[in-house]
Amino acid sequence: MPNFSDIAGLLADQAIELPSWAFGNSGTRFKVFSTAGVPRDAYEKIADAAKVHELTGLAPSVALHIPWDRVDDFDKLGTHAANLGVRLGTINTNTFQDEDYKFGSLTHVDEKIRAKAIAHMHECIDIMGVTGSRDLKIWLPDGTNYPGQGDLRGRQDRLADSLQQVYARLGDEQRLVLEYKFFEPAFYATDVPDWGTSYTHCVALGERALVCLDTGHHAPGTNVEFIVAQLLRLGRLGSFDFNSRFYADDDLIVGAADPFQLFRIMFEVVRGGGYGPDSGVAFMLDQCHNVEEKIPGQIRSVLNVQEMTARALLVDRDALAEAERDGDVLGANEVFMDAFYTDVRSDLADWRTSRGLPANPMRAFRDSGYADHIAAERVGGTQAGWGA
Ligand code: LRH
Ligand code: MN
Ligand code: MN
Repeated sequence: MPNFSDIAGLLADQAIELPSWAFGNSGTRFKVFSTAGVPRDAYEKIADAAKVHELTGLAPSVALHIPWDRVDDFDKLGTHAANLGVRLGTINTNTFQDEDYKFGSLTHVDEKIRAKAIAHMHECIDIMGVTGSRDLKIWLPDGTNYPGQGDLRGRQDRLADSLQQVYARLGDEQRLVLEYKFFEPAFYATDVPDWGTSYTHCVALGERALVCLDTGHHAPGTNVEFIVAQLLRLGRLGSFDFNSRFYADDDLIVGAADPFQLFRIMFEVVRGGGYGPDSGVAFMLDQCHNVEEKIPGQIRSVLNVQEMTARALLVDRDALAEAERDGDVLGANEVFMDAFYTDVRSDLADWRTSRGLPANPMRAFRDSGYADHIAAERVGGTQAGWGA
């Protein structure tokens, strides 16, 4: 098996984008809990995200959600981010909190509402022009709850046409990433339920349309790393929304529920050429911290991704290939598991120290006094929630 020192250099390539909404108050459909010091606007969300990057060196960009993070001057927001050592990343569209979209957005039968949804996405692309963002992320709430409620095929036709209109607005360096989800908020038929549907639309659109894989958006038991391998093979894996799930779209800390799954995913990423600055694959978190502290929740998340990436990089690929060729089932499995069971935590602490980062970012955050500082400072105004 390679040594940690053999892979240490590769870890510098890791960049995990943080979601602005992870720093706001969130909850379930039963209750949204509030936490002291929660940001009141996009500027404060970016300050919190920058703290995560400062302590880990792993999170150089922040994803925005529109309209939650709409500000008067996106150029000023970008400068604010740069001053804090981060940049603005993916722009997420939102067609799931407006009365008009009760029966769909890009698939809507009413042309006026469909045009409104397309106009929203065009506005997001215009914002990307100002923020210098590469990716427009589309996740749709569209779908039906009852058989017969909508014409499944007609909805696909309208979706294809709407996406075409959105795609046409992209600049040469910009990309569209289409996220799928098998259920919720629609329960009978979701219009982009799986990677195959997303892939089909992306291929029809063109090269700069790619699939976004949210790890929480699959049926229990789905082999997610197979999807990763397949999309990389097809050249259409655009981005990840990382999180953990026990039951549904739980949005828990990535690597918390099933670190082995995260390891398997990262192994397929590495093996399939999806790791590294030129891979074209964007790594993002899509999480909410309902009961735990938010900034430490994000720190723990990026550390979990780094830990499983390091272990995935440690797999002895030559020995694995040989065992696979020889039909040595248990030998191959052992090579794989050897890397998974390797504890890299103290090596990663040394790696951080060597880069001028705190050996233990969780403790460094606790000791920094930042949580008390924001709790005292951010009084007044409305604290941001999972939403505006
Ligand atoms: C939908 C989703 C999508 C949204 C985010 C807030 O479940 O994963 O990515 O934009 O949650
Ligand atoms: Mn998501
Ligand atoms: Mn989700």
